[in-house]
Amino acid sequence: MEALLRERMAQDSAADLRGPEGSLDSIEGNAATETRWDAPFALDHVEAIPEERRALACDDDDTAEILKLELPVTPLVLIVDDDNLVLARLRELVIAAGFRVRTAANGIEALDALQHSSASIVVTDLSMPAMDGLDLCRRIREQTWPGYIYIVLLTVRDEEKDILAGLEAGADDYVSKRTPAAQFTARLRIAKRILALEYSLQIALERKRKLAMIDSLTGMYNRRYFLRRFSREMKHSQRFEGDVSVLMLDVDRFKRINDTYGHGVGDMVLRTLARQIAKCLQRATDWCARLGGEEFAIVLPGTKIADAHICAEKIRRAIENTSIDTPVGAVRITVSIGVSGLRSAAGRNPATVHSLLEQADSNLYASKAAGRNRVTSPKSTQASTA
Ligand code: GH3
Ligand code: MG
Ligand code: MG
Repeated sequence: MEALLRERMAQDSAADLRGPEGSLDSIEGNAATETRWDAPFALDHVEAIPEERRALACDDDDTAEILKLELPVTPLVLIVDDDNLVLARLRELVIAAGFRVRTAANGIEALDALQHSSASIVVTDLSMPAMDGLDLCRRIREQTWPGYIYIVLLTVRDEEKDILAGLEAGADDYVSKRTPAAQFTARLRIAKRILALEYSLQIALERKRKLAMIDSLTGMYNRRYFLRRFSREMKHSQRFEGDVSVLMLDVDRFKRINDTYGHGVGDMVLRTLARQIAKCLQRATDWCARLGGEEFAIVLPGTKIADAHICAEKIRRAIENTSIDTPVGAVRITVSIGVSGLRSAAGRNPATVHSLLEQADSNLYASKAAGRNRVTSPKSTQASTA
């Protein structure tokens, strides 16, 4: 097989993939040499995209623009071939075409290189010892990667049945080693275009995912996110017999703010309130959400009800003491809070999300009924006030 390739290479002096005679002299080692992991297509790397693109990804009416995003980094091409001469020639070609390169001598080395690098294009030979190109394609497709891996099979075996087997195994393209170099690099540019489109779709999806969990007025998590995460939080606490407390907070007589100063000022007050609540949360694990209207929920994982009560009091007092600047002057508000929680002792408190929220809500109602601007906890017979 390799002998055949060399023979063909010797016959042809045109600038095809085998290169002009003599160009294969500088042989490079086969060992996978690159160790960088920059996974440019992973969803978690959205924050790493350049500022101007991040702005695009957050704007509301920009789907068409997002779909034209370019890749944030030059793609890394992993060339897999058991022939050092071919590797060296391809390395030259691929670098000259403007890509970064890494090499591997067979499928096993290639899979290892993929685990430790961000290669997004794989150019692989078909016949190799240890693991051949078809197996490599299948193994790549079986696994989940941070982004799509575009595979080009590059071989002297270019009969119809070989091409079909390659595409069936998961290759995106099939190029004969007899193909002129210019056509090969043009195909790499196609790979880059497809990867850019996939990257753009990832960004668009990430944007939609964020919009679906965020309340647009306050920037806090919304009710939908609250229910999903709180349910997870509760299951975790029940499994590990830990505490989790929840505070239900409602602005007192908020309708009056709207009626007196207008809806715009009401919105401003809600935004300031959201910031104020967030500021009062000390632990990194504490979080809050706007459930709707002027009602918020605060979740305190690993916090006993007595401590949650103290936290609620702190929030209540902070809000009572805040003067909110608005175009119509300073506005003051108070809030009422209901507390509930899952106790750590196993079996003592078989609560569900629904029952915890109901209890927090009924304690909130108790705070309202007792005169507002106060906190009510399950065990406390008396609501606490300023
Ligand atoms: P209570 O102390 O019993 O909670 O009285 P309240 O006036 O706060 O309660 P009520 O439920 O009667 O009124 C809530 C008001 O909140 C009515 C509604 O217009 C207002 N509201 C709900 N969502 C928004 C919003 O996004 N922006 C503004 N400005 N007002 C909102
Ligand atoms: Mg209210
Ligand atoms: Mg309300």
